[in-house]
Amino acid sequence: MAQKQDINFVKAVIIGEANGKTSLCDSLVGLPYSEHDSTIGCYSKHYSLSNGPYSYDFHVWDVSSSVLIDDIHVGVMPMRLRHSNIIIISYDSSILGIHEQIHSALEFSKPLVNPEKSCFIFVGTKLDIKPSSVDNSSEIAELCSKFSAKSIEISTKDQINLIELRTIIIESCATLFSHEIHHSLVVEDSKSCIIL
Ligand SMILES: Nc1nc2c(ncn2[C@@H]2O[C@H](COP(=O)(O)OP(=O)(O)OP(=O)(O)O)[C@@H](O)[C@H]2O)c(=O)[nH]1
Ligand SMILES: [Mg+2]
Repeated sequence: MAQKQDINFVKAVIIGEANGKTSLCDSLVGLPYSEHDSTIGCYSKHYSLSNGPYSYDFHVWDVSSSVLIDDIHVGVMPMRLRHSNIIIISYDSSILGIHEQIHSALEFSKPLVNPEKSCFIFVGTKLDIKPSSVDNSSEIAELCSKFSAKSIEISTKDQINLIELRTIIIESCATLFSHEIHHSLVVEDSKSCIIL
């Protein structure tokens, strides 16, 4: 039987326009959906999770969308992304067109990411209000193929696909750390702090 392993530290960074990053970060750490003021700087929220014998210590960095437009924040972007394992790029799934929405986030992160140590996940938010006429699937598939990335559309408001997102994150971690997947994912603890 597998023995309990050391805790694996995971840094996940959420970047993108103002389209639901804080709500996404809250849902990952087990907090309920609520309205937020626009994020200033960066918050790191933390949760621990067990995957069978493996323990992961997740530090999810919720980065203000101003990093994509404000010179001061652009300057700290390398620090935000440094040593990240998972880069989540959020986009609004209810709007047609992906490239324009995530262009800046990709431009900033691409040169700073080592594909052997980290991976991209594209997360479409606000699935609950996505009109049936909006279909971004071919654009997303193209980006996933180009960046060896995974993608999912979610709603934090209506709790759609949140378990699936957590599973994608765990699968990505397991690949990075060469762990097998167990199907008893348990969130054990959560807390937060502010990073300026
Ligand atoms: N309908 C719907 N609206 C959502 C959802 N998630 C977020 N929103 C809306 O999007 C707004 C912005 O959400 P935030 O989580 O604050 O977005 P953010 O990306 O953190 O924004 P910044 O901090 O300004 O970068 C919220 O006030 C909600 O109105 C969702 O799942 N469904
Ligand atoms: Mg925010």
